[in-house]
Amino acid sequence: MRKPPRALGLVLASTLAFSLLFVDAAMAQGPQASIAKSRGPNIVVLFMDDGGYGDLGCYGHPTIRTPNLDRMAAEGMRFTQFYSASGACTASRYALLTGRLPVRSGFAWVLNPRSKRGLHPKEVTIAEGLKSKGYATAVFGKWHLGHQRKYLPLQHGFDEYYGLPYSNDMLPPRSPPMPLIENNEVVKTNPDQTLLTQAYTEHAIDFITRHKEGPFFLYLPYAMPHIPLHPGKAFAGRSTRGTYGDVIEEIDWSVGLILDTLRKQGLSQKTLVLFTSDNGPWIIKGKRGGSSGLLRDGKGSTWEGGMREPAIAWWPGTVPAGQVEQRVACTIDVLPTAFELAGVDLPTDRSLDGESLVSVLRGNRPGAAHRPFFYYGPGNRLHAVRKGPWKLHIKTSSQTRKKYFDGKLPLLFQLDEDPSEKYDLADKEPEVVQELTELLEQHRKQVVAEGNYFKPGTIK
Ligand SMILES: [Ca+2]
Repeated sequence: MRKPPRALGLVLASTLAFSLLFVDAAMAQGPQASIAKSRGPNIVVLFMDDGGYGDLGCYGHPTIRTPNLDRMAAEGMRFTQFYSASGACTASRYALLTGRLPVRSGFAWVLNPRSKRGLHPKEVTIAEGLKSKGYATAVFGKWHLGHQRKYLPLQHGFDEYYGLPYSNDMLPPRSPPMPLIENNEVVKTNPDQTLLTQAYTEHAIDFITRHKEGPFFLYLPYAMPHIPLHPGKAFAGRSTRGTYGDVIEEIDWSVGLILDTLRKQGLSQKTLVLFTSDNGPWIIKGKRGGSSGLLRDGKGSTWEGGMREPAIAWWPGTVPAGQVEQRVACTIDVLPTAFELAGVDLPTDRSLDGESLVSVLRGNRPGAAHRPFFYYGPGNRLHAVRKGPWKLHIKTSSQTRKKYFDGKLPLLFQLDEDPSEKYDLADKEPEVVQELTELLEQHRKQVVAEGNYFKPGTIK
């Protein structure tokens, strides 16, 4: 067996030391005391790449068939105001795994095969936290948080990895041969992408089956519907929506198999599953891209279509069946939620931007309003804030190059009444504009003062 690299060795050593301490403490309390494993639920995150708000049957798509996701929504909670923390792949994944806004990462919005940085070793990921409570952890799919060995998933709390280190369009001749990685090793280059969704699904089912005694954390970031679209052979040419529909319908099949595996293993009441997308649809690609439904714009923008996503939470017996949830939630909330469920303390030496959704997931209502949500655009620049129903844009951009509202700024929308961002109220509501402008400035100051792990301010 290969000797583990130094960084991994350190992680293993610290995990072992932590486990020994925990076992010691448990034994001191007598034989009945709990051992290192958490009693929290298994946690599964299924993450599309570039799926839009309007792309699922249960979100109103007229021709894409998603019976498994529709059933998941009928048995669980379907969010109507759930956000990804960024309109782009890398920044969005950073936020999901750390509970922190993308601006805190210290690296680019989208990493490419020449990028030098990745997820800093000092970041605490969902996987690291859950692993400290005895969770088995795996990621099968697109990583996109640094392709050098020190940034790969095994150095960030995951026991197992299989997938592409970045987007499926970063291919020769513009890029080096596309690596398919298993744990820390390249096992193939330029893999047949028509096999990817099936391969990730098979890995997921095998992992669940091997760890059915639990607890486990499974993260499955699909390679698609990011372009190029490569549906599996069994799905190609089937959807009336064309190739894009084929790809979504294959993802729906994958979700169905994973939920069926959980049911067959008797794990449905012990497992929280969240399905969502990393950012909005790639609308400049025409019909090869998806749909943001009634929302404005898509991927790469801080308009609602760039960041508001379909999101379904499923945990029979805990998450109420058939609930449509209008409260604001975000991918940065997944880490605090997972940590609360597993009994992991939140890190206190850095800003965490998310908040736990446990109360929302249990169907408790009415709950407190979500804290303000900040929208970061290209280059991780601050573009907008949402507080309650109000959203203030101080900067906008669009891959379509459209100048909505003739480029006027700031723009103010009341999203509960105007989800499509059609009716600018900035001139009618100066007090709201003022309040949100101050909120943005306070936030900006805090972010600058704290810095990040590559360029520390107050953060150490
Ligand atoms: Ca994406």
